[in-house]
Formats: sequence, structure tokens, C-alpha cells
Amino acid sequence: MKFFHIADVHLGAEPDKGYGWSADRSREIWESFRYAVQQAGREHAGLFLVAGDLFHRQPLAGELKEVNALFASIPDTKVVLIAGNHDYIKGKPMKERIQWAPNVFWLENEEMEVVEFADLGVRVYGFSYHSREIREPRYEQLRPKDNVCKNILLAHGGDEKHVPISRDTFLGTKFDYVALGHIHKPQILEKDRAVYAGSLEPLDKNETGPHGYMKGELTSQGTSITFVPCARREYKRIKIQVKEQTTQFSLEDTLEKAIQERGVQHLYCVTLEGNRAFGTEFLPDRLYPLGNVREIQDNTRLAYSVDTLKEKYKGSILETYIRLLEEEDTEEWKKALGYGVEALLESGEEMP
Ligand SMILES: [Mn+2]
Repeated sequence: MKFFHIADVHLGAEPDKGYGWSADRSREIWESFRYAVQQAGREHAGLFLVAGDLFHRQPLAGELKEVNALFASIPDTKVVLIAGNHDYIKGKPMKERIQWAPNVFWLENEEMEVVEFADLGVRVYGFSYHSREIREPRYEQLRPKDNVCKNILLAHGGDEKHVPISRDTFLGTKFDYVALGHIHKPQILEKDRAVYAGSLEPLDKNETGPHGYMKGELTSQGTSITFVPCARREYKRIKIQVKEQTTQFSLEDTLEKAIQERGVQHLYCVTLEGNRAFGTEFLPDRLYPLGNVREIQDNTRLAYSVDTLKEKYKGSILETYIRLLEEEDTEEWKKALGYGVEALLESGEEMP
């Protein structure tokens, strides 16, 4: 039996709000979700598992309708969902909010419940969040009723405030598969057994690398899982090493080329490192428009020679400062010397 496992879609999220591509990202999250559903249909998956946080916040009636219509378009695939900490069950139960398609199964109780699909020979276990936090480690020591059929656990959490999970929680688990959500980076806790699908699309700048869904197969030999990347874009980091001869224009050329090589559709966090020439200040405002630049971190230091500075600023605070800190030859003092010199030069306090 083939199954799909997705998590943390966060429909309704607006990543990088205030940036030019934010509205596109909101739409792309929906598109990726539609793609994953359609793909499950095309590949005749028996199950489509949603491990929580399908919605970024309490879903609107229109959003539920949209999601339900997509699920209804794959009637031969059973869709099983739990609610996570973002879309926790509040007020009216899911089952009463709209008329769900017959292939949609919400495990929306606060306590563990089970849905059994005799035709697939599978049971799916899970419970939903009814609040933003669950601090009890509720997945410890969980085991299926019996192993006369395959058993899958849908789970959401893993940090201190969201059902803590340790290294041992799913070690040697009796479940045939634990479909996890909440951690946005795809991650394997137990090979082919306990896996975080990761967010379908990356949602913020820390979610670097590929994103997508897990595709699995349950056979009499066991479970096998493959990660299928499908996100429209990735967050990527670019490190640029500047030198004394680097100018604003040459830096712009370097960044533009780096973005072209990696793909202009992606989203970039840029770090500048190395030593810039005395008198050179890089202008971030001219770097942002060179691509989808999310962040620029300028960690460059001023290139200078202590002797030249002492000579040039003879009789100034700067010279006194250098002489004072030069006496010690430890790493800390050298660092302090560097920071101090830069601060004095930038403040203009170096003048005699
Ligand atoms: Mn979550």
C-alpha cells in the first residue's frame, strides 16, 4: 500500500511579509498543496496523511471548502488528518463545520483515536491539539493494539511545549510508521519508521534546503520511505568573501552572478565576510534589488595595518588606544583592538 505523508503546510501563512515575493509565496503554498494532493491521486496512493498544521491559524470556512474540494478530487485515496498547535481545534468540531467528502477522516479528539481501513489493512492512530501547547510527553510508550494489520501513528510536536519527543520515544516502535509534523526541516528519527516530513514549502529564512513530502510503501517486508522535494523555492545562504580591492560595484557583480548560478527564483540570505579597504562601506540598499534577497549580514572588518594607523593618527585617542592594547598578545586583546579601532575610526574620535 502506497501512502503520502505531508505536514506543516501552513495554508494562509504569508512568509516574509513586507517583501516583494510574499504574496506569491502565499499562493505557492496553496499550489504545492494542490500538487501533492493531485500527485497522490495520480499515483493511486491508498492513504494521504496530514500530520498537523495544515492551516497557519484557525481556518476560514472558505479555506475548509477549498481543501475539501481537493480531497474530494481523489476519492480513492483516504485522507487522514490531525490538527496541530497552529490550527488547533477551537469551538465547533471540524466534522460539523462543513460536509466533508467521504474519503476524509479527521482524528480531532483530544484523546487518542483510531480509524481502521479494512480494505487497506491499515489502522491510523492520532489525536489533535485543542490548545496552543501540550507539555506532556504523550507519545512515550505508545503502542498499537495488535499487529494483525498495519499500524500508523499520526503525530505532531517534538519540542518542550509541544508534546516533547526524545531520542528514545520512537526507538524500536511497534508502529509500522510514525508520520510526524511540527519540525519544519525534513528529518528521520528512525529509518523508515519515524519521520518528519518537514514543511511542504519553506516558511521562513531559517528553513533552508529542499522541502516537500514523504512517500511511503507498506509491504509485508516492512516500510520504505522516500523524500520527494516539490517546493517551488528554497531559502539559500550565500557567503561572499570581500577583499581590500572589493568595491561596491564589484560586490554587486559577485552577488548577482551567485544568484544567477543558484537560481533567481530562490530566496537569499547573504553574509559578507573578510576585510574591506579603509574608506569602503558597502551599501545594502543596492544589494537587495539584485534578487530575492531576504537578509544581508555585513560581518566585514576594516583592513588596516596597526603601524600605518599609529603613524597617521599620531597623538590621537586612536594612537593611545592602539599602544595600550598592543602590549598584550592574546586573541582576546587582538579582538578588542580590532573592534576598538573600527569604532574609533567610524565615530571620528580618532582625530587629534
Ligand atoms: Mn506545529
